[in-house]
Parts: sequence; structure tokens; C-alpha cells
Amino acid sequence: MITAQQIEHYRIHGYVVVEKMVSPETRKQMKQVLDELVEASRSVSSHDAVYDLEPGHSTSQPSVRRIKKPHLVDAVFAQFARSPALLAALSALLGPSGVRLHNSKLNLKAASVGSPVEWHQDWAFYPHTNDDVLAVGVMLDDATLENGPLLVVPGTHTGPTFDHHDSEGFFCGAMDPANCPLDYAHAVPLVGPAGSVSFHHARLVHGSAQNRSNQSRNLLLYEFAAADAFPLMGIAQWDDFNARLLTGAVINTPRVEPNPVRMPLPAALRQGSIYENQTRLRNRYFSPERS
Ligand SMILES: O=C(O)CCC(=O)C(=O)O
Repeated sequence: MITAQQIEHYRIHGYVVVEKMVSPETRKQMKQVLDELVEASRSVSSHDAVYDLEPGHSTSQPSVRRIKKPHLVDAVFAQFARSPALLAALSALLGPSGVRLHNSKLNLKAASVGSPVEWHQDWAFYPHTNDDVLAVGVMLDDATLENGPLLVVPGTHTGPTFDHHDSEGFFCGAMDPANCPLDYAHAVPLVGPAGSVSFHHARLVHGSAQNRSNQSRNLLLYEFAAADAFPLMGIAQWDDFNARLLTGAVINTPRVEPNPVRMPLPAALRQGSIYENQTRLRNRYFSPERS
């Protein structure tokens, strides 16, 4: 269970790690499903609705960067989003209106291969009418200093929304560190034993380096919003929007608060995933030398 102290830590710093939130059985099941998905990717040759592939992926050496929307791919991922301990923590962090699942993704970082993710704020991708919005990271493996853990810049959730546009003015889902001066060198690594869960606020600046270790780092990410936080990019399907409500009642009266917003427009030239969006960033922080 999340403690009052952990909730306070999240409010002040914008993140918190809670150990032992996933049972060994559930984690084992998730890892088994993941192994099967990677095996099945041998027959996939380009990014599709489920797979985002690492450069170098092939039939003989399958290499997957992300499983898209895992909650729609296998029940084990949908079920964990509804687990009582997780919902209790989310209710404490997001407030009384209820909890809506915005999206999910499973970012793989295979040993020696796993791609870096440049600094960004999730809020730049999906601003809402209020900022009771966060991401949950389920550590399917031990997250260590060596295997490319999530790195966060504490306190940035209370600051501005940084520019995430490329040199031509198109959204690219990444911050140019030269234009967004922050203390990146003292970013906090979200490490923990497998089965731990991290929570980070949607405006918290974060990224991660390439996995150069011999241990995989697979991270299952869910994005959740308070039920009264509505996405500013719009609601494609009202029924689907409400089907993702895990607690709370259906409402059409969003809570609107004055938060710093930059719309992810004009849309990214490279579509498909954050990795594709970010290829447009010229000044990369997580260069191979730094990783
Ligand atoms: O997988 C990671 O290390 C970072 C992922 C992330 O921040 C994202 O996908 O938005």
C-alpha cells in the first residue's frame, strides 16, 4: 500500500517508487506473455499497431522496442490496471473524481540494445484540463543504475511545460537540453527490485539512457488521469473514453485549471511512437558516448 509519506514525496518531488506492488505470480505471467510476444515478432518486419521495433530487428534476431497498448493485447496487463492496491494508490494521488486509464505501453530495453529516450514531459504529449495526470511504471525486471532506468528531474512537475518541437517547429516529443537548462546531471534514477512500481507526474521531466548492461530492463507503463481531467486534444470516441473509467462516475463536466500548456502541434513528422517522434531532435542528450 502507498503510505502518507510516499504521497507527500510524490506531491513535493513529482515521483515516488513503491516496492512490492506486483505479486511474483503476476510479474511472472507478464514476463511470460512478453516473451511470447517477442517470439511472435519474428514474423513482423515493420512497426505496426502492436510492435515498435528496435533498429536491427530481424526474423533471426527479434528485437522489440515497445509493445503498444498492452492492456489491449493481453488480459494480464488490463487486469493489473484494475488491481485494488494500484487503484487505492491512484485514488490517493489523483483525487476523488475517479481514475481513467489514458493509455499503456511496454518499453523493452534488451541487454546491450535497449534504446534511450530523450528528456520529455508526458504532459507535452497529452495535456489535460487539469494536471491530475500521471504515469505508473511497473518494473518487470530489477531496475538498476546500469540497465537504463527511468531518470527524473525532481520538482519539474511544478514548473513550465517545455518546448518539445524540432528546429522546423513540428512536435518531436523531446526537449533540446540546450534550450531547456535543467540540472540533468543530478536526475534521480528510479531504481528498485522487480515488482516495484513508480509513479511520476505528467509534467515531471524524465528520460533514460541506452541499456549497456547485460540485464534486460522491461518497464510496463500506464498513463492515468483523474476522471474529471479531459484531454485537450479531444475525445475520439465517447464510449471508449468512458469504458476506460476504472473508478468514479461518467461526467461531462471537466475540471478546468490554469496549467502551462503547449499543444503537440503541428503534429510530429515522424509518427508511430516516441522513439520515432524523437528522431527529429538534432541535439540529443543521450548520445551513445553519454549512455
Ligand atoms: O522507457 C523509458 O525508459 C522511458 C519511457 C518514457 O518516458 C515514455 O515512453 O514516455
